[in-house]
Amino acid sequence: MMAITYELIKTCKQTGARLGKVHTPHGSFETPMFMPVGTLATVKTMSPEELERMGAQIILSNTYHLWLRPGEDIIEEAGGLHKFMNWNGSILTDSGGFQVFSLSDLRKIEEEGVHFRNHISGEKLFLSPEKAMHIQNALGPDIMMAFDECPPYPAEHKYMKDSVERTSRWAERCLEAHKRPHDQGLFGIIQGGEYEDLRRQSARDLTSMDFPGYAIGGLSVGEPKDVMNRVLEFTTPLMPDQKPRYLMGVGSPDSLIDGSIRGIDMFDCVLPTRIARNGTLMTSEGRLVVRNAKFARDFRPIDENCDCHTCRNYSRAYIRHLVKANETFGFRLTTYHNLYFLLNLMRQVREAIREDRLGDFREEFFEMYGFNKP
Ligand code: PRF
Ligand code: ZN
Repeated sequence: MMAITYELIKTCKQTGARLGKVHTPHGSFETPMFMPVGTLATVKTMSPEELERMGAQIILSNTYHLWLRPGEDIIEEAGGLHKFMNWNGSILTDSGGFQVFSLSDLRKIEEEGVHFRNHISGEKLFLSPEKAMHIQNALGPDIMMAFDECPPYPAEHKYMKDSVERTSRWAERCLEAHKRPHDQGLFGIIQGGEYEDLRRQSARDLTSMDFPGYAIGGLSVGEPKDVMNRVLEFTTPLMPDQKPRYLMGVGSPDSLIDGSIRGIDMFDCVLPTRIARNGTLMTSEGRLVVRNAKFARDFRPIDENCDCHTCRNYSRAYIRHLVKANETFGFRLTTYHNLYFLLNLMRQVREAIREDRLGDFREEFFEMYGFNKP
């Protein structure tokens, strides 16, 4: 039995984007799909009931953070992450590879793994492919990620080549150490930065190992949008058609559309939840900064084209007041709207693929959102 299977429903005749379904031990989700981020076993400010109501089908959590607190042993003892946090949909956990590189200092990369310091206590820690698999097997997500290195942008070709080769060796060790392939799918991560030859090498190495899904890592690390799009254009054709493709850490509305057009099925990003907590909202007409004085007496909803719980019941003026007063309820309302907005955007993307008009949808959306403005 394979824990994760992918069903390709159709490709958009206008763009080549894929409409599909991923089947997991905790139900199926439709693709292309956006995964809300729940780093510490909670999507900040949202209850699982709210996530379900807004249409979330899969959420992401983090090996690194849950390992540091409360510890994977406690979550295992609770019966796994789903039971621990009361979320019955699918869960994907990132491996900790990226978090070690983005959150900790004083790290030292060796063949065996990475030495670094706890970003909270300063304590010395070590993470390796075997350890990342052990922790994720204890947490029990439906999808777990291989332990990789995500080099900074820009990185020199020589550094990137060594890194890609090490990430391939680590991927082999991950497959070897994974104890629950029957009910947890392990995804491989293709690295290689902006270099076509290295993306090819990484894709060849990883696809020769039999992972049930593949991710593209090392993007959205500071490179221009056109570099990301070009890398996707030469990388997705190297990935198997019959398996899901996940673009890690990408979640701006334009990138979700442009990634889907280049054959990506899954996305995640802290962007919608993070900006919600400082009062920035994604709307059909672009970003709205609700703290702005001009909304003090604006009793319209955040987005007049949105039918989410926040927009059906609360005004810009009220939400502005709550956010400025640091009231928790304000952050709950803005988070709910932003996540609903992206989940609804992906619903529209899937509908457009079904009807072979994702290219037209992109034009209309970019025009409305303001991406076409100089
Ligand atoms: N590797 C892992 N997680 C990630 C990334 C990566 O390259 C990225 C890159 N944007 C986000 N999250 N393991
Ligand atoms: Zn809304």
